[in-house]
Order: sequence, then C-alpha cells, then structure tokens
Amino acid sequence: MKNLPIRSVTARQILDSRGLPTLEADVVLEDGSFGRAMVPSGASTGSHEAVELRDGDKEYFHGKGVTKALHSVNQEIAAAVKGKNAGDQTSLDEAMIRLDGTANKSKLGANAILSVSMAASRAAAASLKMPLYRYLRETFNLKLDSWILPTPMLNVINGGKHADSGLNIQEFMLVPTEASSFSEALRMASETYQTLKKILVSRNLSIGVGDEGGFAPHIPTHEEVLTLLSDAIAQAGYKEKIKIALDSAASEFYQNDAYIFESKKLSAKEMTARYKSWLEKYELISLEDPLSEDDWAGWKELTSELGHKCKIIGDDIFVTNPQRLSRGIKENVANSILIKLNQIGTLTETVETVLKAQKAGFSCVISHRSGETEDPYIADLTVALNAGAIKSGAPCRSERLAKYNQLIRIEEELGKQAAYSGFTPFRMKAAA
Ligand code: 2PG
Ligand code: MG
Repeated sequence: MKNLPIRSVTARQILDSRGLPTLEADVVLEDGSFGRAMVPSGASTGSHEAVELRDGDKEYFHGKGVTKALHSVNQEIAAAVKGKNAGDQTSLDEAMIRLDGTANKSKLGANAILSVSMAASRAAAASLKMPLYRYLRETFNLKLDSWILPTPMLNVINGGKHADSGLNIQEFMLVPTEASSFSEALRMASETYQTLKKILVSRNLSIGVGDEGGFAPHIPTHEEVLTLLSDAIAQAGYKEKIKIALDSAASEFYQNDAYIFESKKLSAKEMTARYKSWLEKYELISLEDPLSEDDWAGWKELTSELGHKCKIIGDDIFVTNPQRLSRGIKENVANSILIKLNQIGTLTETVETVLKAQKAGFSCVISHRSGETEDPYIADLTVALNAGAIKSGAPCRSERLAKYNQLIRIEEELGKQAAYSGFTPFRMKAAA
C-alpha cells in the first residue's frame, strides 16, 4: 500500500437539494492531490441511524445549520488525521471512530466523519490516477472478477415525507429488469416517466414533483397508483421489462402499535395481507420497509409469508449497521438491505455491512437520501462493490441524475467489461 499522507482537511457548509445546510469536505494530500465530497441528508430518518449533527439554533437556518459539524472537521478531525495515510481507508476511519468515542457518532457528528471519509478516498484515487470505482475496489481488497452495472430503482411517484400527495407509501419505483445495458435501462425508465406524465396531464392530475423527482399527485388509494404505473409501463411498451417496487417507509405511519394506512388502523398482519394481494396483482419485485423499524415480530412474520415471493428490503430497521443486520440474518428478518453511507458514517463500516449482507445471501441496494447533492459518489461505490442495484430517485432533478449520469460514464469507460445487472438482484432462491 502506497503511503499518501494527508496535508490538510477543510469543510464548508453548503446547501442540499432541499436548500438545507449540509457539509462538503476537501482533503489535500502532501503530493497536492485533492478530493472533495458532499454529505446527503434524509427526511424519513431511522431512529437508529448514526447522528447527523445539527446546530439546533432556531435563529439560524431554523435550527438546521451544520456549523458544529463543520467545526468538528476543521478542528478535531483535521488535527487528528493530518499526516495519516489517505490510502489506508480502514485505519483512517477507525481513527475518526476512536476520536468520536460514542456508539452513534454523536460527538463529532456522522455527517462530519463521513465527509472526510469520502473526500479522503477521492484524494487517494486522484493521487493514484485511478477512477474512484476502481480505487475503492482495490483499497478494500475486494476480489471480484467482473464489473456489474447496477439495476436502477427509480422513484416516480412520491408520497410520505417526501411530498404532500397524501399517500402513506413513500416511494413507487420503476425497475427496468430486462435491458441489455444500464444506459438502455435508464432510457426505458425515462420514456416511462414521460408517458406517466402524459397520463397524469390527461387525467387533470398534478405533475409537480416531490423531493426525489417523482410526481406527487393527489390520488386517493395506493391501488390506484399501482394501476397507474402498470398503465404507464404498458403504454410505454415495456410490459414484462419494467417491474414495480415499493418503499413504504412504514415507521412514518406507525403510531401506538398500529399502522395508520389510508385512514384506517391496521395491524402488521393486515398490512402483510395487503402487500400479499398487491404482489399477486401487480408483480411487485421488492418491498422496502413494509413495516416499522422496531416491529421485529411483524417483520419476521412478513418475511416468512412473503420472503420467498419477492425481496424484502430493510432500511430503517437495519440502518446500514452491521450489528442490526446480524440480528436480521439470525432471526430471518428480510432478505435484502438498503445501504446508505450516512446512516453509519464511514466508508469502512458501509463496506463491512455490504460484505456481511452478501455473505449471508442478502441482496444490496445502494441508496441516495431524499436530501441530496450533486455528488455522484454512490454511483462509483455501487460499481466498486458489484452491489447490483442502486436507488437514486426519478429520472428528474439533477441531484438524482448526477448518480445515473455517472453510471453512464462508467459504463462507457468499462466498455465490453461492463455487464448489466438486470433481474439478478431480485431473483429468488429456488425453494430447497
Ligand atoms: C429512504 C430514503 C431515500 P430518506 O427511505 O429510502 O429514498 O429516504 O433519505 O428521506 O430517509
Ligand atoms: Mg427507505
């Protein structure tokens, strides 16, 4: 491993796609190489996520400022990592974890630590003159012999906390499973998105978009949305080629041990029955956070009932945390995991969680946050890990497209070496 000592680390407060403050960090190495990274921010945040440090001063950005996290980077972290090897990502991340000293990174802030973790990897890649995706694969010593371009999951109807559409379910996604390349998959999704827009216009429904670029029409029931999506897919000419996936983000409509869904109080069992009927009718290929983040019993039952039919993806329940994932694996909860760098706060822990999931036969989806930036980092990370699937919102709004467009570039660069993931991440194991 080449020694790439860090000369300086500086952070600044920038604004994310919602216009709220977030962090950007710059890392400069002794050889002059430079790396920059921006940190995203969630809205339907899991309560077990690492702490995103915010100022809480109501007079300044309504409490959303990140100047405390900024000072963590510019003072404690900058002093601690100066002279450290940016090429040794694991030691660098461990040093920051130790410096913080808390279980949830609440002292320095997961946003502060992550900004440096990501920027350092970019600086190291720049120094070694490698594209980020190649560098990440090498630095984590991943012995992979193919380059998989991920299947995109595009959130085209926004609900929950991401819009005022009134829908309980947060995300309705298009998943182009039958395509010959990533670029073709994206074209298919884009055409379907435009077809969906025309249908909405023809029905006098709103075409304003939510936080992740999906439309946010007021449609009374979730079934009507599913029908609308099926219609759009068929009209665009992609029946059988584009499937539908959901992220319920169910913690957001869970109150006093019940799911408040379409204004009714439902139990986990009743929610599961609802999902089951949709699976049969609409050929859904994955359900993310179908139940609440601490409803382990409900999750267990839902997994045993539906886990052989489609991917059950844990987001808020696992929060990219290797310990919570271990519990899921042990207790047969879910069969897939959503991966978000800022839920755990370092690159090293993120990769650890992905490897643990892959080893247990869980599929992985690398994910953006609803508050994003123009940084395409997760595109490179997804390819580095051969993760197989990425979720980065609709084919609309540049902070969403930044990731998809970077994947177009990577696919072009890899040429014949690139293989499109397609249906693979959604394939169910044959029953034993
Ligand atoms: C999710 C994410 C991203 P948020 O729940 O999966 O779509 O939303 O960033 O608001 O947590
Ligand atoms: Mg989610």
